[in-house]
Amino acid sequence: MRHLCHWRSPLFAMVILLLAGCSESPSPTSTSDDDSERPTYPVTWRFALEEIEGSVQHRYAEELKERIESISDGNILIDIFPYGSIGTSIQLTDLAREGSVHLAFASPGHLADLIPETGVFTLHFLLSDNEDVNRDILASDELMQVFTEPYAENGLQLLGFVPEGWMVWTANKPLRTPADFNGLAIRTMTSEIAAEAYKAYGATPTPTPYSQVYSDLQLRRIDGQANPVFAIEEMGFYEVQNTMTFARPAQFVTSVVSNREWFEALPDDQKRWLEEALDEVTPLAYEVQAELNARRLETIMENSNTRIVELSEEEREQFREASLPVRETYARTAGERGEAILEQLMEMVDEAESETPDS
Ligand code: 6CS
Repeated sequence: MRHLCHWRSPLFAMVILLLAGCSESPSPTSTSDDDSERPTYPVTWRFALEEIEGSVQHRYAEELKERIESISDGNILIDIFPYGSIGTSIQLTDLAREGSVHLAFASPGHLADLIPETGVFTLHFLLSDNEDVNRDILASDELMQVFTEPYAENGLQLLGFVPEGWMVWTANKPLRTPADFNGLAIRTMTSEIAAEAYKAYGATPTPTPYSQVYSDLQLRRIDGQANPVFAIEEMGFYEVQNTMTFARPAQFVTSVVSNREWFEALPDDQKRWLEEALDEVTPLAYEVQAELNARRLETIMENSNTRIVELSEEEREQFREASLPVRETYARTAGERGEAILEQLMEMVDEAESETPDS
C-alpha cells in the first residue's frame, strides 16, 4: 500500500488546530464585495481529499489548482490535503461544514447518513451501463439543482458530481451470484444505505473508513470490498485479495463541496474564477478516471496473479433483481424529496439512453 499517514495521532490533532486557527486565508464569512473588506492577496484555499496522491481526486485537485492559480494571476493559491493528512471522509465533511477547509470531496457512500438524498448514488443498477450517459447526467444543471438544497441545509455548497469508474468487487473467490455473498463480510462505505446494497445480496456489510480497509482485509476481519480499479491498485487491496469480480453494479460517484457561507461570501471575481475552473476540470476528470482505471488494471495484472472475473449479462441480471428492494429502503430513509430524486434520475437515464444510439 502506498504511503498513508495516520490521523489518530498528535500530528493530526496539530494539523486540525493549525487549520482552525492560524490561516492566512480569510475566514469563510469574512470576505465581502465591499472593496474596503477585500482580502489581501494572495489568498489560500484549502482543498481536502478523500484519496491519496496520484488518485482521481488528487489529479482533479491538481488540475483545479493549476487553473485557479493561473486565472487569478496567482492571487488565489490552493493547498491540497490528500487523504491521510487531515481525516476520514466524515471528518473532512465536518471540516468543510465548519469552514476549516474551503473545498472538499464528499462521497455519497459516506455522506448519505448526513444528506440521505445522496444515498441514491449507492443504489445498484440505477445509472446507465453506458458511462457517457452517466457522465452527462452527473454534469447536468438539472441534477445539480435538485441536490443544491439538501447540501445547503447542511452548510455545504454543492459544486459538482464526479464519476470515478465502476465499482469492482474484490474477495478471495469469484462473486458470480448473490448466493456467493451469503455470509460474506464485505466492507462498505460508512453510511447505512451503502450497507443496505450488500445486505440485499445476503452479505454481512461492515462499514469501515477507507484507511482501515487494507489492514482489515489483511487480518481477515473482512472478506471483501468494493471500489474502482484505480483505488484497488493505489490502496494495495489486490495485494491482500485474490479475485476481482467485474459486475458493474454502480459507478463510484463523489461530490465536490465547499463551505456554504464561504462560497456565498466570495467576491464576484473569485466566484467566477472558481466556477470557470470547475467547468474546465469536470470533463477532464472523466478522462482521467478512464485512463487511470485502465492503466492500473494492467499494473495489477503485471504485479500479481489476481483472478479477473467478468460477469455475463445473465449473471448481472440476478444481482439487478436482488438489488431492487433497496430502492424502497432508500425512498423510506430519504423521504419525499429523495423519492422524487430517484424517480427523476430514472427518467433522466431512460431519456438519455433512448437518445444514445449504442446504449
Ligand atoms: O471506499 C472509499 O471509502 C473511498 N473510495 C474511493 C475511490 N474514494 C474515496 C472513498 O472514501
